[in-house]
Amino acid sequence: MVKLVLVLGDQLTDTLSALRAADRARDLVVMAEVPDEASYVPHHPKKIAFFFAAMRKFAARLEGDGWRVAYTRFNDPHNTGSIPGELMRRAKQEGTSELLATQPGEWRLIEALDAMPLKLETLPDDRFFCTGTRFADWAKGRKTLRMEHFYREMRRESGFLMDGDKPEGGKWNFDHDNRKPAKDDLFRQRPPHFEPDEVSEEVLTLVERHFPHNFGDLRPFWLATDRKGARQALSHFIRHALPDFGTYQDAMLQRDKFLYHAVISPYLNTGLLTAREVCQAAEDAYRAGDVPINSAEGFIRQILGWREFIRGVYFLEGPDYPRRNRLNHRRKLPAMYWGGETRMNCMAHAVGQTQTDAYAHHIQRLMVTGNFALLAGVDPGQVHEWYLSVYADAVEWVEAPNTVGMSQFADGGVVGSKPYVSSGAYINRMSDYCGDCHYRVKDRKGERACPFNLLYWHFLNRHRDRFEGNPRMAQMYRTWDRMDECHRDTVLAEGDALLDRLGKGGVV
Ligand code: FAD
Ligand code: DLZ
Ligand code: SF4
Repeated sequence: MVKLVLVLGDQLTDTLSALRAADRARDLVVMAEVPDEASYVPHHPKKIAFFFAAMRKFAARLEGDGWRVAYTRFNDPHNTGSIPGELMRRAKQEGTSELLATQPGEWRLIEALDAMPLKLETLPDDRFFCTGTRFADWAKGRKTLRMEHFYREMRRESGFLMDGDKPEGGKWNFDHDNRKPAKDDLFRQRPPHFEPDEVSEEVLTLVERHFPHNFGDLRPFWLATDRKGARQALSHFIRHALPDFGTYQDAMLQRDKFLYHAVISPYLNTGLLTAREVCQAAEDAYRAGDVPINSAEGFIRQILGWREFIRGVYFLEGPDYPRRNRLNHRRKLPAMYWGGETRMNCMAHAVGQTQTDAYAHHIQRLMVTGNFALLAGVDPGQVHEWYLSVYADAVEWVEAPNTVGMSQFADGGVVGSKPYVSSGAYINRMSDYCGDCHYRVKDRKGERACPFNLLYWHFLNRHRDRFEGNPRMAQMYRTWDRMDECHRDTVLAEGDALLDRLGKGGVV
């Protein structure tokens, strides 16, 4: 019997397990642009266009390789609107009830496929280094899950940056060398921009017509939408940015959105690039003497360590994970996240480039937009929905543990051992934002005090019961307790007033 072979928008890899298991001469690949996927959160228009264009080109490539592909376009009058709907329609057309799928990267779709009246065979997604079972074995019996321990096992198992059974360069982690602020440099290379071709242009017109009100600029559209472009972006990064990636990983600059970052997460997460080839390219550059160890290790750790760890957590913790709210935060996400007015220069820049490019790098996501939402006590569900919407690389398995876990501590400490909170001092050290800000980063109270300074202590004070006993936070509480009581009262009262203003929709 013919089998339907489902290929989702983030499964655009020709070695996908479902394709490997299928019979090219007999089976039918099903791909579909559907309103359910395109609007379950208000995705950034660039993200929708990126997924649709990449899907169309991947389908054409499969057809060129001899596959039969049933591809549903978004505005096809027969489009049923959902992945299960399209599968049932194709099953009826083909007179089949058999479905082959690689495990979707989201619980929502796993559950939807399980509920279908088709004979479903789900295969593991072996584009990742670590399977769900392997992660569960590693996690079993551990009181806490720490990325660093997991990462070392992944290094040993994969053989990346190993010198026999020892880590290359004598250390597992070179993060200590990776904390430098960056300076403006007109000659720093930017990631390559890809002119939309005919296929992409058609998709851009479609997105313009159907998603006119979604937050974010569709044009100029510069992402690669096929494997060739994604490979070019990777080579460009390895050659021009990787050598300095480690040293300036945490830096932020007003006039440079990308610095030395790879800007390859959309390509990795859709499957246009594989994690293995990306790590291999970084290791090769190191072995050739083109890249120092702190950068090669720092970069490989992001992929082999963080990316795999995050995925393991998502599937280990179960479908309720994105809805967790251990700190019981209830505030509505402020309008500034959707482009509303703000006097905070760091927020304006992080949100501004999110709006124009559907991209912000890790430290902007974690220590600016994430830090502010956490300090202000925003509902983590709303924060999760925002991150899932606005970035071209956002798919739930990677977005949710980063947001709900790492950034908002709403999982109570599964991903991180303490909340990532900081006052303005951190942002001032790592960026050039503060010099041009309405607020004064050195002011700890008063009209112009940096909101991060006020809310940092407000957060620690209101969550004292939970965090005081955390050895990694004890020093912060000692510092707070040593402050003059009158000063503390003022800081808390001004923090209250700021939150009140935020709650009433006022500009902060
Ligand atoms: P680089 O800084 O150049 O890093 C190289 C690669 O390492 C990335 O492409 C990515 O694949 C991987 N990587 C780095 N950090 C992480 C991490 N913490 N988790 C998983 N992979 C990582 N990443 C996503 O891919 N999708 C998301 O939806 C997403 N949401 C995030 C939400 C929050 C609140 C935070 C704090 C982080 C999030 N990240 C997400 C992780 C990280 O910010 C992005 O992977 C990174 O910014 C992508 O840009 P880049 O390719 O230039 O990365
Ligand atoms: C992100 C996205 C969008 C915008 N649209 C589609 C789509 O129309 N069809 C599809 O198969 N996939 C799409 N995707 C990616 C899916 O949402 C992704 O495959 C699931 O979230 C599982 O990770
Ligand atoms: Fe951000 Fe505060 Fe610096 Fe302004 S002063 S840019 S609000 S950290």
